[in-house]
Amino acid sequence: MGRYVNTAAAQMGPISKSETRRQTVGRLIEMMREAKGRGAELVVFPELCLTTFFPRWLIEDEAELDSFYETEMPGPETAPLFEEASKLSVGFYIGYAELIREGDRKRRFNTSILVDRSGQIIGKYRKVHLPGHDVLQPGRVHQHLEKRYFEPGDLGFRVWRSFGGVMGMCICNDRRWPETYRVMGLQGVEMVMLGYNTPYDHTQHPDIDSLTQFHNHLSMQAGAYQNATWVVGTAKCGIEEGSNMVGQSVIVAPSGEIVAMASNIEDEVITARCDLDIGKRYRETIFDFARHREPAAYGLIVERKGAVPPPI
Ligand code: CDT
Repeated sequence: MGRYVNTAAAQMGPISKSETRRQTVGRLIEMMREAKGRGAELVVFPELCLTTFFPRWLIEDEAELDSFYETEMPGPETAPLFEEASKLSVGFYIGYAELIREGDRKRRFNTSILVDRSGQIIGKYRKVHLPGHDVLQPGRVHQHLEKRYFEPGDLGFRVWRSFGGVMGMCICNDRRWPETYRVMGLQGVEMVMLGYNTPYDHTQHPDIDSLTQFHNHLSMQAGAYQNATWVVGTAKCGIEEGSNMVGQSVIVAPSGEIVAMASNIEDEVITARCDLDIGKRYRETIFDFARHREPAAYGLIVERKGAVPPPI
């Protein structure tokens, strides 16, 4: 008898600049209903999934920039999603741009929240690894101005005991960094949820960009296996305002195997019956951190950082 979480990844096709929040939230609700119909109790939506991926443009008008952010969650336009979640008894992860005011200062984060089956927010994460640049890069067809529009997250990589297990969150570029998973792995994470927006031309180096799909899955499969955790990665994808973005949303088991994958580049729900006890099997054997990790030895290496290694 396992510990099952029926989980859905609700991939989104493009969101145009002109699409209203109401329309977008309507798409999310539609997918939440489909996920529920297929037995899901938890739905993972993409990164920044209430608007188009606005960091692709240099936006100098502050009011225009602010229009892409949420100042409250739920707000009037997002409340129907929370109400539907509670009605259906389905929890969810969702990514959005967060704007807070501290005195006269505006602070901006690329944020995700975890909402339980009663529609209550139980966890918040702010993206730590912000890719791209903070000034316009001439010659790029699409900018990637996340460093301009967001501060690095200040909440760390926490985990939450919910859905019968230990749940963690990260966002998009975080999935490429081993630290992301390991910090949660050391806290016993059993499922890492993440959303992403990954343009095929993200590095501007054709040899790297041609491996975009491979690197997308490689990062999540390695993170899952090396930390004995489920990983649910949900894309916003397709050709959005001229930018071609990778799909292939996946649910990855602690074995590193992909157990469900999207096959379209539009709105699509995939599901898996995730047994959290599978992770336990790995944590008690090959990845028994307490028995096999050697933090003291890692410390020796860290101390030598920057120094010329001695000859062997
Ligand atoms: N949204 C996001 O983090 N995307 C990055 C690609 C852009 S790098 C300029 C990613 O790692 O998928």
